[in-house]
Amino acid sequence: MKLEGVELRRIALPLVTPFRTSLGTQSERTALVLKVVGDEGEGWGECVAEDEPTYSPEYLTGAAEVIRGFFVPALAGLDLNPASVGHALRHLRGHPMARSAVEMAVLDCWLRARRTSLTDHLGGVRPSVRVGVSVGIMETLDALLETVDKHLTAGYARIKLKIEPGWDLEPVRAVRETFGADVMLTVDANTAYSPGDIRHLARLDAYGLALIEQPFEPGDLHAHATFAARVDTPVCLDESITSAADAADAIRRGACSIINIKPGRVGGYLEARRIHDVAAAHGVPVWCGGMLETGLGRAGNLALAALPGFTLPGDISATERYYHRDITRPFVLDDGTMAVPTDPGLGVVPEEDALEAVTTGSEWIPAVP
Ligand code: OSB
Ligand code: MG
Repeated sequence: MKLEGVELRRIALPLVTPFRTSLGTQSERTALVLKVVGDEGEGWGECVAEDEPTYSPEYLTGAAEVIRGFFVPALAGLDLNPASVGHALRHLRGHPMARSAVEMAVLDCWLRARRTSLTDHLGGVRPSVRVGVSVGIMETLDALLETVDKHLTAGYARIKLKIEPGWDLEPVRAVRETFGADVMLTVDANTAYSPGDIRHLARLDAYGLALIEQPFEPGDLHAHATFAARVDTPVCLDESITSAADAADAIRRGACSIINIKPGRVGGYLEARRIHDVAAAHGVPVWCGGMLETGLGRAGNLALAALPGFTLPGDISATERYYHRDITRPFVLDDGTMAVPTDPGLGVVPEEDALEAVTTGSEWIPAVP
């Protein structure tokens, strides 16, 4: 497949409720939506970088810049397929979210032309996947309990609570006491703690959590390993893992016993699969994280989460948990699971009027080297 160009849009989707983490509060999801146009058809991708470089060093305007200035030119004139797209971008360092968006759109286009679904291409083995919901930091415990109650009633298979210093033991205890021992419960600190907090965080062992996600700085594997040696609760890494090599290193150093895999964070679905394979070889369970994706990323993440090593419920919630109107058809929860799309490529496309309504800027990038 030869690339003709990329339509790059910036979108802003209002969230149903503001989402607060230790990194800040979001009330709308801005993202980039890419449409690659090639001689074999079209394909769609999404860039999950946020407005500001808080979760990771990437930010949306920078991602647009690197796609326009480097990634699209690097693909011009080549015969693109799943192997060659990664190879063509290999000499360019970093920018995994921008890279992932480009790879995703090329993969979608290539797979559509071959009438193959992304999940079949990646090696998915399940028609549906168990999913959970990520619950933000709230003003009050009452508001938190009400929100968790709503999600459990809806049938979610796991509840993840965002924590930070001052919002950790109490909310976890309240949720555990109110909803009982059978609820699969996890916490995510988004790097809000320092090694001096290890003794405090170890008190979370009292609440039977399925995992504690990313308490410390991304680069501090030593702190995570020290913590992991000290607590019974499994330690899971998110921000620290940006490649399969990182995953192997973190596992070898005892810094985690579970990995959250986000395609955007690791540079695409193909690297995500490599992390899955490395983790599986070490007997480390993985689950699919989320970045408040639109329906495009949600479709791709469901395809990925169907791989055999994804044994824990993912942060892939129903559309209504995020958006009143998404750019694709809505995804719905069915008895704690979501169906993996089976149509070619991602299996979904943006609905033109919905995409138009949320577009805040658009450009055409011709594929010239
Ligand atoms: O750390 O998992 C995270 C959202 C934005 C940035 C980081 C994270 C998250 C979430 C939301 O937890 C997961 C979702 O998409 O539902
Ligand atoms: Mg996380």
